Amino acid sequence: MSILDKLKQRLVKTRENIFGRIAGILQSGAKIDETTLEKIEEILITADLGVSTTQKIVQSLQQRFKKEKPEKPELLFHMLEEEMEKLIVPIEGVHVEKKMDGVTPFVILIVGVNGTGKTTTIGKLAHRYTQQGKKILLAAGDTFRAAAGGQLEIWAQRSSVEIVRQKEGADPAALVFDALASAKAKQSDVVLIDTAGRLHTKVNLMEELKKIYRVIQKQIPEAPHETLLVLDGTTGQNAIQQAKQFSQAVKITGLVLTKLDGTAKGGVVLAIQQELKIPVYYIGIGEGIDDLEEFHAHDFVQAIVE
Ligand SMILES: Nc1nc2c(ncn2[C@@H]2O[C@H](COP(=O)(O)OP(=O)(O)O)[C@@H](O)[C@H]2O)c(=O)[nH]1
Ligand SMILES: [Mg+2]
Repeated sequence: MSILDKLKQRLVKTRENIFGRIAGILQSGAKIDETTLEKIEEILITADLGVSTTQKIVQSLQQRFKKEKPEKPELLFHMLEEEMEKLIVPIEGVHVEKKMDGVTPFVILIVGVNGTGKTTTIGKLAHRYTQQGKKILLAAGDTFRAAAGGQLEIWAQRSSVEIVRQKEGADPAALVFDALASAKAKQSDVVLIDTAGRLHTKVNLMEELKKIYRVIQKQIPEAPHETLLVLDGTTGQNAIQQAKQFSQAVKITGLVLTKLDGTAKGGVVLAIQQELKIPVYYIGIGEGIDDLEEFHAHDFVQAIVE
């Protein structure tokens, strides 16, 4: 199955919510006019594209309607696709995997609220990078929850990669320090650092992240090479709030949007990238080891509006 077909299949709820509903209003043979635009606006908002992103899209469509006078639904979908892409493509930048070449160990710090899918994403990334021939080391930096280290250990076994783990309650910064020393000694290509998403207070969590960040820099001055924030795609605008909070503690360089298979509001990817101006590198589209895809605006938009 091609990537696009898989995306279409996994994003089916969002696809039905956007493509399906717009196709529905056009099916009646109704003229494409201002009323169509109003309906599209409403559909995009319910698909969680957010008010400001939706407005930008609708305004561009309005201008194009005047000039191009689309009469066929295909033309309208094509315009919609183009306008969505125009908004998200400029933020894409260079993909994380292109930056890894020649940098060892390439250190990726993974942060996010509890339950968003950090550990699962690390498991999927370990698999992905292993298949690319890279040597991976996982650092089980979530020492707060008893089960967290064990969960990461299972993912490590699935891809036969190394893991540095300590008992519950251990100092995560010290663990990360050891993990990086080990990665240097063993010449690992990529280090993926898991972190806790919940501590006794939010202040504690942010302070701990800052400390981990400093320790990483102490071991490898130019690291972490990437700090990825994992956001649960089903939480909508809440995710934007989370991003703002984490950004105050550490510099977020990329996003991972998970659980897009379980929501009709996948348009949130566009809203988040737009609003935060941080590239989305990956999307999670299932719980399995292969259910992570690189995010590319063109494919994504095609999957939800074509
Ligand atoms: N359907 C679906 N479930 C996911 C995805 N990513 C993670 N999950 C599930 O979300 C739950 C929390 O994931 P976990 O990795 O433990 O989150 P963490 O607390 O951030 O480490 C688990 O049940 C995962 O299987 C995804 O892309 N799709
Ligand atoms: Mg976890």
